Amino acid sequence: MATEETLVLVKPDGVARGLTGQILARIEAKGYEIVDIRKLTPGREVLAAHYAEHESKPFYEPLVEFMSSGDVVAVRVAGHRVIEGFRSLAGATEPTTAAPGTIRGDLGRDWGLKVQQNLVHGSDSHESAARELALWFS
Ligand code: IDP
Ligand code: MG
Repeated sequence: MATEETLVLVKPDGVARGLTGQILARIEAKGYEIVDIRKLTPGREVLAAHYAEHESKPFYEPLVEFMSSGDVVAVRVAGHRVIEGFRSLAGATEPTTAAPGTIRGDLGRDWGLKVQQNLVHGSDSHESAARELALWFS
């Protein structure tokens, strides 16, 4: 059986705060497999493709600015139902109200900026995962 895969990004706030190891440890402790990993500062082009669905949103420019502000760690993660499972580990978008026990709930906070700095990205569907993995690991 083909194993499901998802794209996880440790965002620039997570890398800068030295939380990459803790985030990867949570993924491994859950039982998922880290298949591939790379650290890079993404350019506008990859971010525009990655966040195309948000282009018209008020936080789009701050989001692209934030995501290109430093290194991110892109991770290919595998496991049965990992797409849904990592979204659950990550927690809700807003770190203030993300449930304790989640990455965003335990490690994130609101810094009063135009974009929520919430430590991680995780693909939200099979279609997004396929598209995003091709984008970040081509
Ligand atoms: P997700 O990362 O939980 O899937 P999305 O709605 O896909 O959330 O938004 C992408 C990213 O844009 C979020 O992770 C967050 O960094 C930022 N963002 C989303 N909604 C807002 C908002 O209402 N204000 C500020 N930033 C936001
Ligand atoms: Mg999303």
